[in-house]
Amino acid sequence: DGTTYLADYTPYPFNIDKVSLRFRLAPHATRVQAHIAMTPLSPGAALRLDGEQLRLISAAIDGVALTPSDYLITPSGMTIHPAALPEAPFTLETEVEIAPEGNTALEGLYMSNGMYCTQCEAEGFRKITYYPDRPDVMAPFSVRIEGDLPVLLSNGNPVASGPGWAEWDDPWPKPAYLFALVAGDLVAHSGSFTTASGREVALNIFVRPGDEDRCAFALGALQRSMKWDEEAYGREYDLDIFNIVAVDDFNMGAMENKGLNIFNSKLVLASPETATDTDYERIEAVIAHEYFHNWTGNRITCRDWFQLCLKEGLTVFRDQSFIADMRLGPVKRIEDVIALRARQFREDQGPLAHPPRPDHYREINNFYTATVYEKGAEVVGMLRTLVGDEGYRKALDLYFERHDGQACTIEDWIKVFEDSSGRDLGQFKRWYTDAGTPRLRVTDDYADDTYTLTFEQHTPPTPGQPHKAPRHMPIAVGLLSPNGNEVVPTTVLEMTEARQSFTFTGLSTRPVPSILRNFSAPAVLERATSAAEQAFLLAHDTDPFNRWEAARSLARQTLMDMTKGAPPAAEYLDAIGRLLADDTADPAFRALILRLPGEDEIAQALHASGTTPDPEAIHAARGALMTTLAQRHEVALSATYESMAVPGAYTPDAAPAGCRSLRLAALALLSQIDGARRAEALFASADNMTESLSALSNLITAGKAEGALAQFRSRWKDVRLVMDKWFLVQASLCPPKTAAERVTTLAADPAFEWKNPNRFRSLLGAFSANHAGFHRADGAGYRFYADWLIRLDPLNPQTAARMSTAFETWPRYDKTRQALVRTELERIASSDGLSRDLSEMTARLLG
Ligand code: DPP
Ligand code: ZN
Repeated sequence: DGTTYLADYTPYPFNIDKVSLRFRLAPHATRVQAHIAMTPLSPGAALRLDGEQLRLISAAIDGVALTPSDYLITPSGMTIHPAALPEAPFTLETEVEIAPEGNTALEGLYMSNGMYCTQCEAEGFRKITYYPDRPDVMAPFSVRIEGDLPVLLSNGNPVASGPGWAEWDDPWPKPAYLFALVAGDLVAHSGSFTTASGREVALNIFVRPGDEDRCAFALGALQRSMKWDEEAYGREYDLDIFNIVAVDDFNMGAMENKGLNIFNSKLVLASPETATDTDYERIEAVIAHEYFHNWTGNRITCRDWFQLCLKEGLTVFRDQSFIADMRLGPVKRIEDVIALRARQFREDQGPLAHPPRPDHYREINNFYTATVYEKGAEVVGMLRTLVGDEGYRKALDLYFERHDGQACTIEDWIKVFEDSSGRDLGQFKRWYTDAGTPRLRVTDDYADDTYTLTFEQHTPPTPGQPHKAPRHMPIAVGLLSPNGNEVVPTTVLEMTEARQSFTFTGLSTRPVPSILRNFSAPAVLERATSAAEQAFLLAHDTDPFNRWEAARSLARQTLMDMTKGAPPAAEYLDAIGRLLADDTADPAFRALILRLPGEDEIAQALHASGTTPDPEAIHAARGALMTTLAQRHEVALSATYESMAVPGAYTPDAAPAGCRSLRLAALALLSQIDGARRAEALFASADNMTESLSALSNLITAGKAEGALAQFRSRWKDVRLVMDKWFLVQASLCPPKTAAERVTTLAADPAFEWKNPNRFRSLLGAFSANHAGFHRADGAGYRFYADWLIRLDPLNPQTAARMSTAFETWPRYDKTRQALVRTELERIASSDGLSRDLSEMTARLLG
């Protein structure tokens, strides 16, 4: 049925010694000539090459044309019969014709605003030429591009160029998924970097004319990343030039092609007027992520796509560590855990749950998931916790030394940690092979100066994995005395059994435990605690993550109770009051505490506790709690709002961004009770997008945004990335009761360029985040969403399939909603010509 299995892996029977490509660009008929020098490794093997949507013009071996009886062509590739192949090294020459202009899937070679660009990961190179399109086939590439465009780019170092042509050479053997080509009318924002060993690297950020004044931040982020990777991992850059190109039409965030990263323009372009603090932070993280791939991904790549988390989990872990060093470490950790729970825990609890290293797939593009990326990063973090910082550096040094130039597996990765630390990580490996989020039940006992913590772990069943063995889990714990002093500092307990106790002796009073400090393992902690104890931890814990976690649990529990008619918990309201008065806590940290859990998180928690979530009740409870907080703490919030105003010109640095974040968290609460008076004033006066967009958001929530929306639109109608925001805030924040009608109107707006993935996500993705709107009881939200997936799928299956994950939470809800979602999923599944991408997703979603 087209399923690929990990267990079926076999090495490719040819070595590719060298690839030379020549492109003659034309929108409807680009010609690609390939010279592939290869050595047979297994006599008698047929030569199987991947190839899709290619028109073969000619094929020859060692200069002798092949005849049609020498090969077989199918929609997925070309097979040359063994009889037509020499036994000694030979060169295969092919020429194909492709049509980048008609390529709406944005995979392979395509056009975006008159510019040619490529996206080859995972399996896009096969839409460019016949080739063994698999990551374990690595070769040096040289490329000649001919086309009447001022900028012609490919991987590696520039060799020569003239009017209408350019030649590039990449000396580092690479898999085809790292190939890239860009051709267009582009301008560069340039800089340079001197490596630790004194080599000068030219850096360029290529954008469309007019965008060059929004590149400075990305260039700085690149330079900081290059420096950090030398210091933290001892990794230097290895070419003379590093190019980044921004494109408007892109399915993902960005792509780490060797020496030629291609980025979604949303993750490059930034100015204070057009980008928010969150955008800036995200740009820095993604620039770093793609740059870090040069070593973790490119120099050492994956043997097959099942090993995707080998490069992605590690590289996310690296970009998270980088941002933690550039900004406030604990704040970054909290942000990462919020995102992990919102996306990965959610995925793990539904029909799409899969292990960080899956063992089968139909369409690999469907596995670029929060589990592979973010949980993959958590697993690397646990390894570091287990072997310590020094042990981690030792392991990574060994990884680079042992595997440079290779295509590796998770087994290779674990072996490096075992060999460098002398530890057995056999049980730990389950984190890679098992799906699901472990539940960690904790009970405690105190007697005779001895305190005992007992943990029980249990991982609920996931598709295809009904029973789970216990995992090796690092549980970081600290103990506080009742007067708030820390009596046992952070200690890492290693749990390996299903049930295990740990004792602490010499304690004269019963301590208060602080468990899973810094979120040392991606588990759900289940412990019966009182609101008073949470408030105590919020006030006294020395671990910033667990201080925040205490506030979060209090807020979550309060909201859950409120959906069942209870009043807000006094402990929570009081704790927030104390926090607002606490000037010693960092503003960014206080902002995180002030922001309530989102509606989807509340639904997730209700479901986990055995209650069917009611989206309207959740929306009402969250609004009511915001109003209560605002009424109760109006004076303090108002003072915070005033005192956190940042004087002077905008900079995206962590400190002013933290002040803005706290100020805007206060504004969101105050807007509940001040008739959005402050938001109106801020919208009129803001000189930066962070404040402007936040003000606009509050006006939408308050139902007073019509004028502001019109103004915003007329100011930004020509700036695509800002118009995305105009769609996004409306779709995500408009009143749920009429959201389906609102997004229907927005979808009919001429500015809704739905073939552009960013714009599509700004409306549809944002609407699915409007929890009560999307889950409206009459199913109008589901219907609207499914209509658009059906419409997008024939053009861009990758993005359509990715966005179908909005439906992954359906088993949480009541029977009526479940039936409505099923109807829509079945309607999608039975659409004519459904892509392999979306058909795999609907099949998995339906279970
Ligand atoms: N490999 C890319 C990234 O995650 C995604 N295509 O950086
Ligand atoms: Zn990546």
